[in-house]
Amino acid sequence: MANKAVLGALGVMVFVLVGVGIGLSIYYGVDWDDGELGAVPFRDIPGIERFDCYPEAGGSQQTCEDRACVWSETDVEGAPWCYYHPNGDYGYAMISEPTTTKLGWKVRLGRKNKPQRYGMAADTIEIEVEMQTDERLHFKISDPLTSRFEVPLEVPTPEEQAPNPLYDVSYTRNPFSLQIIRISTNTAIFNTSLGGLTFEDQFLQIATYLPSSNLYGFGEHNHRRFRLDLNWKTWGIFTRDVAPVDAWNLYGHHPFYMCIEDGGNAHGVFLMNSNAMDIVLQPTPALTYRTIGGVLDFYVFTGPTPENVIQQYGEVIGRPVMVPYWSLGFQLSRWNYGSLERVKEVWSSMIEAGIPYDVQYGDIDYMDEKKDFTYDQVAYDGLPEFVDEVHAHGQKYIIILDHCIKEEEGYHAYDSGLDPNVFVLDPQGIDPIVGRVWPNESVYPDFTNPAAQGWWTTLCSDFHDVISYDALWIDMNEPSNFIRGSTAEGECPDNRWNYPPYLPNLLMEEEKIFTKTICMDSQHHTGKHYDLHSLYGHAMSEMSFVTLETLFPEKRSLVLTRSSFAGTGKYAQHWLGDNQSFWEQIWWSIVGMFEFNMFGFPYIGADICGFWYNTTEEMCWRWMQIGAFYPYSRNHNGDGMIPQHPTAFSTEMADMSRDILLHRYRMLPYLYTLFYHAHKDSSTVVRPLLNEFTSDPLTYDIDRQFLWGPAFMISPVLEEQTFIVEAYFPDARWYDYYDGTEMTEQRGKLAQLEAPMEHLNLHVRGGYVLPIQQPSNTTVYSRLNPLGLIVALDDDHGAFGDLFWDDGESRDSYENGEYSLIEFSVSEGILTMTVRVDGYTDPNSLYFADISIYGADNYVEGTDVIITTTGGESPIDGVVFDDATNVLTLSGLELDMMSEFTIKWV
Ligand SMILES: *[C@@H]1O[C@H](CO)[C@@H](O)[C@H](O)[C@H]1NC(C)=O
Ligand SMILES: *[C@@H]1O[C@H](CO)[C@@H](O)[C@H](O)[C@H]1NC(C)=O
Ligand SMILES: *[C@@H]1O[C@H](CO)[C@@H](O)[C@H](O)[C@H]1NC(C)=O
Ligand SMILES: *[C@@H]1O[C@H](CO)[C@@H](O)[C@H](O)[C@H]1NC(C)=O
Ligand SMILES: CC(=O)N[C@H]1CO[C@H](CO)[C@@H](O)[C@@H]1O
Repeated sequence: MANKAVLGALGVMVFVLVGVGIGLSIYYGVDWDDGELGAVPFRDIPGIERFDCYPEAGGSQQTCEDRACVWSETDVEGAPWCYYHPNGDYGYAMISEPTTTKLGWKVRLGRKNKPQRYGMAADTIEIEVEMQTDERLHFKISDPLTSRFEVPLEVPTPEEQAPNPLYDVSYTRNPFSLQIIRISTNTAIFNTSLGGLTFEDQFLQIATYLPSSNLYGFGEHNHRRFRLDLNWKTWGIFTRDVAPVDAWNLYGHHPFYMCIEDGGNAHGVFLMNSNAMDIVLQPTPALTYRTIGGVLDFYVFTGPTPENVIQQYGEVIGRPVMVPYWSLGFQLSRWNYGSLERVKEVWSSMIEAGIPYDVQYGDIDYMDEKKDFTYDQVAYDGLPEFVDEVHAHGQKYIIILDHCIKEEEGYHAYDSGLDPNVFVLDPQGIDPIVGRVWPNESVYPDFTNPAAQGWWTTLCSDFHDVISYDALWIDMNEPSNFIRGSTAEGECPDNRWNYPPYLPNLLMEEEKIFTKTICMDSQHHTGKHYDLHSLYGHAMSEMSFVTLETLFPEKRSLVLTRSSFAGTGKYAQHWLGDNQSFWEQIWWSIVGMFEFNMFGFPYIGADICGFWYNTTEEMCWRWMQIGAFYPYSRNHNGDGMIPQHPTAFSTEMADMSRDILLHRYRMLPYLYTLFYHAHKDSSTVVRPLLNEFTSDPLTYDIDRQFLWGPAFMISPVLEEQTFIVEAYFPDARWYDYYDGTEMTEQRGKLAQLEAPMEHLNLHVRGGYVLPIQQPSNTTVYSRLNPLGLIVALDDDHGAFGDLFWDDGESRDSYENGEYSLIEFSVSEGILTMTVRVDGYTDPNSLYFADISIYGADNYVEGTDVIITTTGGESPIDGVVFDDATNVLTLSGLELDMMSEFTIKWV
């Protein structure tokens, strides 16, 4: 019988692998002691260190001990009473020596658990560890004897093992556990030694200690705060049609997190698994994954900066698709305008008020009986001509398409999908499964079936001949169903797919996993809905992207999808769903933008002024202010709600909307350049302060302000009747965007800023050059205007920036080199413009007309400012220096955008 001291020493002998030189003959492990747990004195584990062995209902001493777990009450709120004993008889142990593989090693593990949890446990599993790059480790735990569902995402695999990884891998043999260590700081960034590794057919579990409590990510949820609350929270992940109101699983499936370690290094972890799962967070700090299918396929990214982590994740899941320039304009939508007449009224009022406005939408009310590929010939009589008129004004029109196809003979979209059958089939694999959605009884296109591509493309293309839409908004693709399961079956057959033995913490009715969707045993071309459910929106996005490539071979378009999976950002964009017109949702939208930027969707925003419920003018006013700086800036409203477009309220509201949107349009060259960087290397567009000031822990919890890229800070008002904003200014030079005043007092502090109704606080960070352009009513017209620069100097009077420019819409302009990249750098009082790539010359002879230099305290008033071009040197006439603010303004310039120049003021 083991005593306490022996137990303490068990299973902690770690054998560190150096690279892969696996000298595995040297084994220091201690054999597992077979002492019966109930018979030995054990250390009672303090509440916060316990790992839950009985998450479902029905926990009792008996049911707990049946799992060979320990039952003991605790006062710690949220902590489990039934938990894994550190030396319990669980998990797996190595049953062979690791063997070397091309990128690492693999080893077989044998199951130790005596009691199975839900049955069908794999007695033998295999873990394969790959050192894929110096920053990326891949490990996969699978069943070597039985093939299982794996997410069909193509992931790059290098040819050779990483030469100098930032991480080291070690393990214990019995029970088997894995440790991933950041070499530079000796931090264990992943450590599964707390046990509980389970690999059953429908219950897979793995847990890890976390090196700190600064944890971000996982989705799609309404987390409310960016830094996750580790106080015993269980977040379910499984795509679901539901408004983002509470702590439940939403439209997307993103098992990715980032953690900032003590000392400021960041790492990230992606579990490539599409099955319904739980993410359990606890204050230890630690987290547990419990998924009900697939394999445990992990990617670990070692940064070391937050941006590096997101970029490394993007390398695995794919880079965000480049957006067309016009999509950066303001957009207007509502569900149920009632008639085309009403749309025209709203559209005209916007134009009359001179409010910048690039895109108008058609929500499902444009359709005839809510059927895709039709339009209401009565209420929307004249829609095709209206869309042409919209185009004539330099604007775009986007239509919505739902995933559901009405089951109706004679309806072309339905008939043409039957042979070959491109729909998701019933469990027998014979007839399409039928649910009920907007058009009533409907079938579900199987976007995993290659045969569906031609069908979908033909429908979209034929409909484009009727209404010349510019992009697609694809909705309801979780996929949603207004009834549970299917009409034919009266819900779903009783089997292990529809009634899995373990149910994660999902939003369900009567504990049914097929709540608001189709049966889990429905058949797709590539598998069961059980495994493919969360990939439905992803597959629909990919097919819609390919469709638009066929439709517009030369031009970029948009696929705006509600449901998404890891990597959907390669094809599509996302909005934050059917939010509500409540003040707190304005704050939460910042969190949502941060998270989706991590997930590879830099183009993101919430419905401005809220979707459900009636807004108030004040709420809508403040929401228009922050929304003017959502990358995806769309005011969209629910059916039956009071109008909330910018001209629906007072003249003051219209004026404010115009003014703030003109500032947005002025900043578009900077924003567009950020999208180029996002497309190239997955950097974020909307960025939390912590990504830029990671060495300052005060930034770790800031989610009421956000940055565009590294240099432009937005600090909105988020509450009613509030005229002061608290904003943190990390230690750097910051300037008021509007007049260049330096925020000297506020530097390094949490500052109180005046925020009267007409004012949105915007600041520019020293050290950056931001390209701008005179705004206009649409991007088509703003792109014709002169450019300018905001040069914001840092402590050393230096600055850097760039400008990406192309025609704004050619497909693959970056890949084809049909763009220009212009760099700006400042040092010693000299601004140097360099053309790095000159693959695109704008036909409109664009030039830089105005340059504002913020923080120019190195300028001596009266000194000539000299400009040097290929044509020679000359002093600038239009020089104004404000010695109160140290802003040096140069105007009346005509510096050709493609000709290098320098400007010297010292
Ligand atoms: C992993 O966690 C265990 C249990 O807390 C601890 O004893 C061990 O030192 C950790 N491993 C590393 C490499 O930090
Ligand atoms: C924008 O301005 C241009 C030029 O004045 C005009 O032709 C166009 O119709 C305007 N578009 C909108 C949407 O106001
Ligand atoms: C929907 O379809 C069902 C079955 O065909 C029918 O009974 C019902 O009346 C329909 N509902 C509507 C609103 O058309
Ligand atoms: C919104 O306002 C309209 C008009 O006053 C009213 O009919 C409707 O019931 C309101 N809706 C909600 C959800 O409050
Ligand atoms: C205003 C807003 O968008 N709030 C929330 C909407 O829902 C998403 C989740 O889809 C949240 O992340 C947002 O914060």
